[in-house]
Order: sequence, then C-alpha cells, then structure tokens
Amino acid sequence: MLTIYSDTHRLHHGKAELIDGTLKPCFEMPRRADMVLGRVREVGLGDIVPPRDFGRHPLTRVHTERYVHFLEHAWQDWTASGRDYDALPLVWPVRDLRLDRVPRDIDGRLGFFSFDAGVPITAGTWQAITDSANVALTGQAAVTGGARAAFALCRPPGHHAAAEYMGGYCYLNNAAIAAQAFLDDGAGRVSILDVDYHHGNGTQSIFYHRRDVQFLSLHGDPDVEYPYFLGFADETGAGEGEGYNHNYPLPHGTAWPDYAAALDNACARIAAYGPDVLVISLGVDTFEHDPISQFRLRNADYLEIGRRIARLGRPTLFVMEGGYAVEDIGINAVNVLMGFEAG
Ligand code: OKP
Ligand code: ZN
Repeated sequence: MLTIYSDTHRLHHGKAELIDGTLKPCFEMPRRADMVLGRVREVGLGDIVPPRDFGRHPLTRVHTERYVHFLEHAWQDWTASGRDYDALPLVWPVRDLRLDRVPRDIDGRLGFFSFDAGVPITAGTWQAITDSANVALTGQAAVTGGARAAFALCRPPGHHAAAEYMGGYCYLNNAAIAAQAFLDDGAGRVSILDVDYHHGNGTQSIFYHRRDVQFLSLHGDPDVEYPYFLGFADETGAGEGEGYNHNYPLPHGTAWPDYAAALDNACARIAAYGPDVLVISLGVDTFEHDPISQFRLRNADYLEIGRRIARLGRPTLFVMEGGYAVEDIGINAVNVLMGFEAG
C-alpha cells in the first residue's frame, strides 16, 4: 500500500494544552507521525511519497472562505498584537451571543472560529495543516487513479474541524476534503467510516444534510466523553441527508467483542449504501493504553478492523486521525493497514 507523508507536520508543535485544569505538554505531538512512519518502513508496507500541492480550492469545497482566510493569517495577526507564545482561543459565542458578525480582533476571531481551546496556532501551523490536507488529497488522487488503497499519514488530524470551526487538535478536515474531492472527480457516493475514539463531529456536520456522503462513527459515548455536544445515536441526518448518518456511541471500557459488533453493523450499512469509494478516519486512540481515552482494544484487534474493512471490497483511502499512546501508535495504525492487505 502506498503511504503519503510530509515532514512539514513537524512545523506544527503546540507547547501546551489545557487539560484536567492544568497546562500539560500537547498530546498531539510530532513524534506521533514519526512513530507511524517508522512502522510503515519497518514492515515494508510499500512506497512512501510526498504530497502534491492542490492549492486552496479543495479546502474551500468543505470549509468557508472566511475560515480558511482566518487560519492562513491567524499567526501573523496574533504576533502583530504583541504575543509570541501559541495562539489559543479563550472565549466563545454560545447560545444568545452574536454569531452574525466576525470580530476584527484576533482573540475574538480565534473564539469565533473554534469550539474549544485544543487548537494552538503556531508559526508553522498553516503550512502543516495545508500539507496535511495535501497528504489526504494525494492519497485520494492515487485511489481515483486506480489504487486499491492508500494511506494518508496526516498530521495534524482533521475530523473535529467543521466547515467553519476548529477544535480538538483539528483545523482542516482532511477526510472531508478528500471525500469531497472523490465526488468532484466523478464518484457518485462516498462512505466515511470514522473509527477514532472520539466522535467525528466536524465530518458529521459537514455532510449532515447530504446523501452523497454516508457518515458512520464508532466512538466514546458523548454523554461521558469529548466532544460531548454531538455524536448521539439519534443524529441520523437531516433533509436530503436523513438516514445517511450513523453514530455508534459506546461506553467507557468497551473492548473488542462489543466494538466488533458495532463495527459489523456499520459495515452492513456501508454495504447496503454501496459507495464507490470508502474513506476511513483512522484513529487508534481506542487502544487499551491510550492516555486520554477509555476503550480497551489490543494490538491484534487492529488487524481485525483492517480485515473487516477489506471485506467491503471498495477502493479505500485511510486518513490518519488520533492515537496518543505514542509507543504503540505505529503498531496499531499499521496493523489496520496490514489486516486490510491480508483481508
Ligand atoms: C482528537 B482526536 C480528554 C480531553 C480531550 C480533546 C481530544 C481531541 C482528540 N479528557 N481533549 O479525535 O483524536
Ligand atoms: Zn480521537
């Protein structure tokens, strides 16, 4: 399987995140991608190629122009206002606060275009997030060109980012950008299966009213888990998209048997939908030793996830999302890919 990887992810390196009421070093760190790339090499998964530059157009197919403009200029605006530490949002327009105007000041803009504080913007963030999207798009082009599968080793991740807000370590929604590119290149139907531990709220939001993209997500129950405000089973799509969104909230402590049952149900729905192509939001923070998550999958379970995905028999683009047990992230992510190739 072809892997697409860019070293520029390294330019995005937030210093700290606010967690458990204190500032700690960011869990979403460059070493995550290094470990996955190291494992891809170690097992000889296949060629590793750099991304091509697809420019701004595919980004604005799923994100708003003003949001992309905000991301592009945020670091410059932040430093122009006299700060040189990571830019972080700290105030949000909830409930009856004004959403009909975008603040001029960078602190106001950071809050307007985000839903949490888990999104540090640093000097190299724009370059890293656009390259991460280009990694996904280069994988998409390979699959459109006839490859059975490709692995987009994206960093930063993307699935929490919606059309016009960032959050949860995510800025540009790489999986959504790739899914839209498949459609723009002629696919009629795309399924996105999100196996990251956290609900893919951004991806759901982007496609919620559409039937040309089916979205399915297995994740920690948002009643007790981040992102808390989306990802429940009764969110089934709206308007034209009614019936094309499927959430599988699972309790803390979920291990393989219950996870596999939900995955089988999701796979049956994908088979019934009959997509031309499949996009996998590949998070491996479902691992038993993940430091911020509460599922109990083991190393070997990831091989089985890959085998089940392969049985769907669709051209498949894997897009890297979360996973914070850094010593095991490469083993687990690449196990999914090896399971797929064997299956
Ligand atoms: C990004 B991805 C944990 C706090 C969670 C944000 C997590 C973002 C995960 N108690 N903070 O879905 O892996
Ligand atoms: Zn996650």
